[in-house]
Amino acid sequence: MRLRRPSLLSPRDRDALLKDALAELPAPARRLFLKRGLTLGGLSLLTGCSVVDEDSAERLLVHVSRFNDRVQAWLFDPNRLAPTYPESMMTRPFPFNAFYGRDEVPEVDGDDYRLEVGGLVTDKHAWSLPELYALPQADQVTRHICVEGWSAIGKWGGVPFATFLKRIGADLSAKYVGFECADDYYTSIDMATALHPQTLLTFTYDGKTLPPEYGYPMKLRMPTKLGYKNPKHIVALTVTNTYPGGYWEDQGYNWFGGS
Ligand SMILES: Nc1nc2c(c(=O)[nH]1)N[C@H]1C(S)=C(S)[C@@H](COP(=O)(O)O)O[C@H]1N2
Ligand SMILES: [Mo]
Repeated sequence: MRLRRPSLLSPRDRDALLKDALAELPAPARRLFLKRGLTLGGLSLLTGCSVVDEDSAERLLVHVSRFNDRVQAWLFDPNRLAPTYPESMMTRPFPFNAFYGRDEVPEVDGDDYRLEVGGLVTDKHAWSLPELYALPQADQVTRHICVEGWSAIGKWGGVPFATFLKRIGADLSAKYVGFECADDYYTSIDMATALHPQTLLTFTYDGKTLPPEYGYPMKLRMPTKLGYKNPKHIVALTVTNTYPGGYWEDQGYNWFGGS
């Protein structure tokens, strides 16, 4: 048996490899890597291939391109449904998370509350809670995944967001829906996700009015998106073609934030 000596990659080869790998990645992953800095170490982690020589470099590129197809299919299929669970699998108690502690959860007065609606919509009237509760409601048991390393299964109920957007005469060809929250949090989503059948504007948790810590009076629940894309305590939403960004997104988290 003849042992083949690896031809170690020169710094130039490594740069070329990173460039090729970057070109293979789908746009959201590419942006994330550009922001965070793409390294061979990072790519090795992602693909499970370590790069020592030209053969392994080749293998890594094949992996990245396969990863690309899988990621594209997963992220961009507007019909992809997130898994749902039996109620017996709900996580109790459900975790609380925000950019502050539990003692700073905003107090929203439900009687005075109005959801402001703006941007590319024909009906800009602000919605009271009873008006929102009178819309057709649905509920689902899904998994919420937080990038901080936990996930939990919960049951949220509310109006399918597509129904609400149609009700306010939203321009459904607009690019984004932006959200502002009572605690200065903000985020935004793509229209395909806004119209996804599992995207709900929720008012209940486990069959009861959404408790303050989970986002009273409403949380946009999207089981196809990571936790930070799911705004709690929403007070205003805007349909727009101007990129609205987000609280964590503006600090480097991936904007698409698919789960
Ligand atoms: N208004 C508001 N919404 C928010 C946040 C926040 O700090 N403020 N944190 C996000 C993050 S990172 C997560 S994981 C979930 C946590 O929701 P939970 O407290 O119901 O578990 O809310 C998201 N929505
Ligand atoms: Mo999160």
